[in-house]
Amino acid sequence: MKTVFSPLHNRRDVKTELDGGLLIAPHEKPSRAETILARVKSQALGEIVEPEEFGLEPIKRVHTDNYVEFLENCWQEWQSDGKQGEAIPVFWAGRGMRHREPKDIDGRLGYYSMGADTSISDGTWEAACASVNVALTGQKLVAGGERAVFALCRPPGHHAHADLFGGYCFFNNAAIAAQAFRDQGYERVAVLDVDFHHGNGTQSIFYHRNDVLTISLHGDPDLVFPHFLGFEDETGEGEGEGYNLNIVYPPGTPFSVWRQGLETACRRIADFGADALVVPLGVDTFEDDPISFFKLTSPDYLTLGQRLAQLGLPTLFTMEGGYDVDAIGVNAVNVMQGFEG
Ligand code: Q9C
Ligand code: ZN
Repeated sequence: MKTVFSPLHNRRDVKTELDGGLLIAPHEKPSRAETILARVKSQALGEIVEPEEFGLEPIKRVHTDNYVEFLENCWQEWQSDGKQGEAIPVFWAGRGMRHREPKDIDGRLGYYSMGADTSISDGTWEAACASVNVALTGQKLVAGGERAVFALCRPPGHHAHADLFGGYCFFNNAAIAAQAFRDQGYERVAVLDVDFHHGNGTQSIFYHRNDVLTISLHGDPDLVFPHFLGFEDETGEGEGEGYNLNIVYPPGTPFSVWRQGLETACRRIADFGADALVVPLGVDTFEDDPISFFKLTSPDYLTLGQRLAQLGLPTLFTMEGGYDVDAIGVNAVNVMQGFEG
């Protein structure tokens, strides 16, 4: 299996994540991607390809023009304003307030975000764009006949809405790739999100549509991020009714239970008649992940890959979460090796 990788991911290297009232060293750090790349090489998974440049047009099929412009200029504006640290949103439009984009950078940071866990600094824009190019290069390879491709995206994307960043995500790489499949004539695209966290951005982007089926297996949002979306009664709206599926699990969930949800998801995808599959892949479902509460083991990722392969679909994997860096390479590449059989 080919892997798409950009060294530009390193341009995202923020120093802060607001967590528990402290500015900690971020969980979402450059060594994550480098460790996965090293495992791809040591296992000789396949060719490693640098991304092509796709520009902003495919991004704007999913994200709003104003949001893209905000991300491009945010760091510059923050610095021009004389701020000393990294850009972190701290104000939001609460209930009864107006959802209206203000001029001030503190106001705009809140307007375009869902959390304060995701700092912005120099290079975030470049890395986020490179991550989209990685996903779109993978999509192009799959559309060109590759059975499956591993888009080693960083930063991740599945929490990003059309006009919101947060949860370590800026552009929704998986949604942009799914839309690219649609724009190239694939009639029905399935997105199966197996990251520990709900794929809130992807759900939101396709919530009113029946041409992209979105499914997510994740930790109960009553207990974990993203807190305000991802419940099982969210099934889609309007034309999209019945085209979103959330499967929620409690703390301590082992693979023997999680795989039942995977089975439900795979059957739904087969019924849907998908002609392409995008898999936002997080390995933060791992038993030793520092911020999550599922109990998957490293061999379980081989089984996951095997089951996905049985769908028989052209498949694009986009890398999402996974924060136990010691295990992230083995776990992510196990999915690919299980897929290849
Ligand atoms: N104390 C992804 O996996 N912050 N994002 C959690 C934990 C939100 C995870 C803070 C987690 C976002 C792509
Ligand atoms: Zn996650």
